[in-house]
Amino acid sequence: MSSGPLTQAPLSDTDLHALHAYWRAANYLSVGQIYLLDNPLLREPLTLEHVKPRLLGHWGTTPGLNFVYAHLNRLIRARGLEILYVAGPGHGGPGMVANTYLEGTYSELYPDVAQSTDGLRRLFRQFSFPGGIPSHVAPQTPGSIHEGGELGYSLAHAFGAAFDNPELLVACVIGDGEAETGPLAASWHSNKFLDAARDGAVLPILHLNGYKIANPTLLARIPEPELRQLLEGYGYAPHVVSGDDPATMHQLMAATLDRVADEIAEIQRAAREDGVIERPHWPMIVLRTPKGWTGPKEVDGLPAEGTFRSHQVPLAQLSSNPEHLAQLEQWLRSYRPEELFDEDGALRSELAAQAPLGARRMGAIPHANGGALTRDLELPDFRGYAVAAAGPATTTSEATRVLGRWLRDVLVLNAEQANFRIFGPDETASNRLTAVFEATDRTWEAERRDTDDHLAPDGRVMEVLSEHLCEGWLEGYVLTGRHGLFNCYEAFIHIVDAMVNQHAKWLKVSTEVPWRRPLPSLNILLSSHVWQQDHNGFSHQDPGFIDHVANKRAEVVRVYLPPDTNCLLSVADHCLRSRHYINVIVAGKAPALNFLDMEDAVVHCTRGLGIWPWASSDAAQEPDVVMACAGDVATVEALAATALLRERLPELHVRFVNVVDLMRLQPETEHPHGLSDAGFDALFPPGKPVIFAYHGYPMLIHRLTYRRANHQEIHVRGYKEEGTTTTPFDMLMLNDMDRFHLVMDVIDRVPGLRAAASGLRQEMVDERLRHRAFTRATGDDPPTIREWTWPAGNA
Ligand SMILES: Cc1ncc(C[n+]2csc(CCOP(=O)(O)OP(=O)(O)O)c2C)c(N)n1
Ligand SMILES: [Mg+2]
Repeated sequence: MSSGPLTQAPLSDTDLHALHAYWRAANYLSVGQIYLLDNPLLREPLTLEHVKPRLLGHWGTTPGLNFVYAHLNRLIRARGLEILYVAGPGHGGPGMVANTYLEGTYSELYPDVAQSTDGLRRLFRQFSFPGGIPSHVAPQTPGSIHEGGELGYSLAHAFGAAFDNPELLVACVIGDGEAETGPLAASWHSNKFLDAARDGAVLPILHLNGYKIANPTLLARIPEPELRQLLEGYGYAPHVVSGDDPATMHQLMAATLDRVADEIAEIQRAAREDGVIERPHWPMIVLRTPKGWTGPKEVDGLPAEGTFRSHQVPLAQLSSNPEHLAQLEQWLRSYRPEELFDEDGALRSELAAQAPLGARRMGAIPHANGGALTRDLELPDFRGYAVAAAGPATTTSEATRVLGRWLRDVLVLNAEQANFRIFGPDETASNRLTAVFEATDRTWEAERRDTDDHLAPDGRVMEVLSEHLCEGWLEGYVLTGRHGLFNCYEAFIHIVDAMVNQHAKWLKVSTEVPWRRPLPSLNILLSSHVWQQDHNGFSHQDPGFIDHVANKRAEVVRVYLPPDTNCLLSVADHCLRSRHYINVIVAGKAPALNFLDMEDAVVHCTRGLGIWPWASSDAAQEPDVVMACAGDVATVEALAATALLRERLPELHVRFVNVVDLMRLQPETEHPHGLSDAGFDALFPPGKPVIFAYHGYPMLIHRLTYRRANHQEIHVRGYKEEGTTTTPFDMLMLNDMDRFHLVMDVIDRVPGLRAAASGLRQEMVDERLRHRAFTRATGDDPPTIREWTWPAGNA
């Protein structure tokens, strides 16, 4: 690595002066946004009428974010770099808005916020104001892929953005408070998954302003050598930029960024030209500045600058305390706005020249509007991977294993355009997607041994035992316009509930921002699900992620429960083509019955739900009872119960309905996939009992259908938090979702059957006891269960 001694003062006096003035301008605009309604250039004395009635925003982090922005501008101009800025402390929204305004991108996207006195007034007024813009670096903010509202995900997003973007440098400011979170702590390890030859670079900038909301931060209060060792231990080469004197700090930051850029360029040159494959020690910056730098030093006799007290609004009692108003005016005037903006309120031209041009401006970088860069995936025809399902429910296949073959070919077909990756916490093989390793490897930049299985620096399967990292990388990858799939054990996807929330919020809001283009969907495949935990037990049994996702805005979430392999192929193809959704697919990996041939599967999945005529007594007739199901295992049980009913109660008309697309159950007013009431009533006729075997927690089906005419008659079986390490059928019995219990449910619910079929009901009770005893005696389910197929005569 060629890193000579730091040039102590790379900035000429003129450059230093201009850089400092640019920073002052950004700081001025940031304070202005937090406080001012009017008098944007302080051309008259400040009065209470000029100030917002509610003071909302975060000053403390902002001068540091502005400092970094101004210096990155210089670096971009000097070297023609393409830099994406990720602001971990996204509560510093005013800073990112200020900078994109100064560089011109803001006014291009929002012409009413022009480079004029009137534009400045609007810029200030709209911030954290009803009908205006949010306080964070939200989707409305140009150049942002990261809101930073919920802290912890900045570095994972940054790496996700850098993968497969060899020319991109992602500068990621990490709050020192944010660095205390679990996801951020794991994110440092992303450097073991970044290929210097193939991927772009990430420059972490740990913003050590020393404080959070009310506390100091850990990393600011350990001795610097210990901090260095920590970061070196994560594999980085840290450079410290520390101080509070602006002139000294400008020189130091400029010199450090020059050096860091040299180091990154050399790492990339060595990897790309010399084929060096040793894991590089990427540079990073530790930026130690006072929190609320350049803000009020003291407020009400207590120190503000350089303490947690400057986190939000350091002067908050403007209306009741004239001293605060005077201090605010003094603070604003300390940036000397008259030197920064001309008569008309535009940034002076010598300062405007500090910003990069065109798409090199960080607010205009195309990667931050990933949808505009998205190329469709080339998808192999999934029909070619179909399993033969002749005679429904008689042959078996492993759904995810077959899907793996299709995904393998997705990887092959898109190898050149390098825009598809698979993410997972060490479970790609366990989830039986193993065929993908015929096309690629697992990404791995750390040591490799001969005994390892499919590890390579340029693999496209990203496995790390951190669901946070898998989710964060994938989010960064799709936010910058590429495609991916996250495969995860069903129970442990809950670890990223909160991250998925935030992504859903981003998707929802960005649909309302006219210049943002739809993104590739975030695809989550849940396998090794609640009903298939042979090796594990209760800890691995939790189907509740679906409930969580169902709370999100209907426009952005889709949940699919393909009953068999061919349906999974059809659903997966649909998801990888879709845009701007969070698609959740739940599919088993164990050998399971095939119900539909491919032609039927495509129709069924496109419809989203429907009657299976071959399983129903007589599809043309009005049913006495509807046997409904959603989920692969639930479908087998419902089908086995239906077979029993048809054999034992041949007069009973059973209609069999399978649901693939869970959101179809909602009314059309609630979800774009919702079924009309007429459509719903046609499947589930009012007054006719519905016994619904559902993969997850029963309450969700009630939630989704409560507005339906027939809701009173919908009786749901599902997982009711009974679990342990036991046989698959015992799991079903523990939760009353086994075929025998479903038959009992039908007898209990269909008028007249209780008396007429009491003998059969007792048999069902006895069957449960017998099967329970069998598992206890042998340790397995009886072959009649394990090898059950649909009785030939029925089809
Ligand atoms: C996960 C999460 N927990 C708590 C909060 C509430 N919160 C907002 S800002 C903040 C302090 C952040 O400190 P730091 O990361 O150091 O940022 P800075 O000092 O630059 O403002 C906290 C705790 C949050 N936004 N996200
Ligand atoms: Mg901090």
